[in-house]
Amino acid sequence: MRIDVVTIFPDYLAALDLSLVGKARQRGLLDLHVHDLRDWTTDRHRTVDDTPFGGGAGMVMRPDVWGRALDEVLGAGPPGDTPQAPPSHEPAPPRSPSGSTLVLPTPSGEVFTQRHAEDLATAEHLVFACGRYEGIDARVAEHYRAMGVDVRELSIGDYVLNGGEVAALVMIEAVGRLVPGMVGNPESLVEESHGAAGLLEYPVYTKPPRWYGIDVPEVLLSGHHARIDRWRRDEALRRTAGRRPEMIAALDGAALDRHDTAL
Ligand code: 6GU
Repeated sequence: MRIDVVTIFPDYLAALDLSLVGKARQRGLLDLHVHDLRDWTTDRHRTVDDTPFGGGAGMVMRPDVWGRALDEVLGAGPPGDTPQAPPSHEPAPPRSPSGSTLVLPTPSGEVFTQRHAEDLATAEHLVFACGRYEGIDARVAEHYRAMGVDVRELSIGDYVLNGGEVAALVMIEAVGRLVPGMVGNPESLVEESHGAAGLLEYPVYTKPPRWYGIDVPEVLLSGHHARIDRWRRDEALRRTAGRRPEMIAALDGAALDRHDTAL
C-alpha cells in the first residue's frame, strides 16, 4: 500500500517512523510519503489560506494550492496505476485518479470506525489532505469526487482539533495495522475490541497473581478453558453494557446466546 500525506506541518507526521508503522515501512509493506503543502504555493509568502467568502472568523485553505498538490500526489499512485500521457504539446490532461482514495480529515465528516479502517486497508493508494484553520474550500472535495476519485470526509470523534494531522495519524495507524503482514500475531487482529463480536474487550491480567492486595480472578488460574471463555464473555458484556450501552442495543440478537446472563 502507498500512503501520501499533505500538510503544512510535515513534522507532525514524524511519529510514523516509529513502532509498527515504521517497521512496516522498513520492510517495504508500506510506502509512505509526507509532503509540505507550501511546496505547491507560488507566492513569496507561500500563502495557503485566505478569508472566507460570506464573512466570519478564521481562514479557509485555498482550493488552487490544494488542487496543484492533489493533482500531483493523486497521480503518484503505485506503479501501473498511472496511464501514460499521450505525446502532446498541450498540458497533460488531469489524470483520472480513480485508483486512489482521498481522505479529508474534518470534524464535519462521518465518524471513523474500525469498519472504515477495514475498508481503507483494502485501498492501493491513500492520500490524506490535512486541513488547518477553518477547513479547506469545499470545492476541493466536490472537484475530486466529480473526477471519479473516492473521496472520504472523516472525523475521529466529537471534539475539535486544530487540524487534520493528528486525525490522519490515528487513521493511518488503524489502517496500517490491518495491512497483511504488519501485525506479528494475526490472532490479535481477530480477537479485539470493536471486532466481530461487537463488544468491548474483556479485562486482562498477568503476573504477579496478587498485586497491592488485588488478586487475579481465580477462574483465570483454574485452567478450565470453558469456564474462562464464559467468564470473559460475561465481563465483556458487563463492561459494554456499562460503558457503551448503544453497542448492546446494536447487537444482532443472534449474536447473544442463552448463556449470556450477565446483562
Ligand atoms: Cl478529522 N479534524 C479536526 N480538525 N478536528 C477533529 C477531527 C478532525 N476529528 C475530530 N475532531
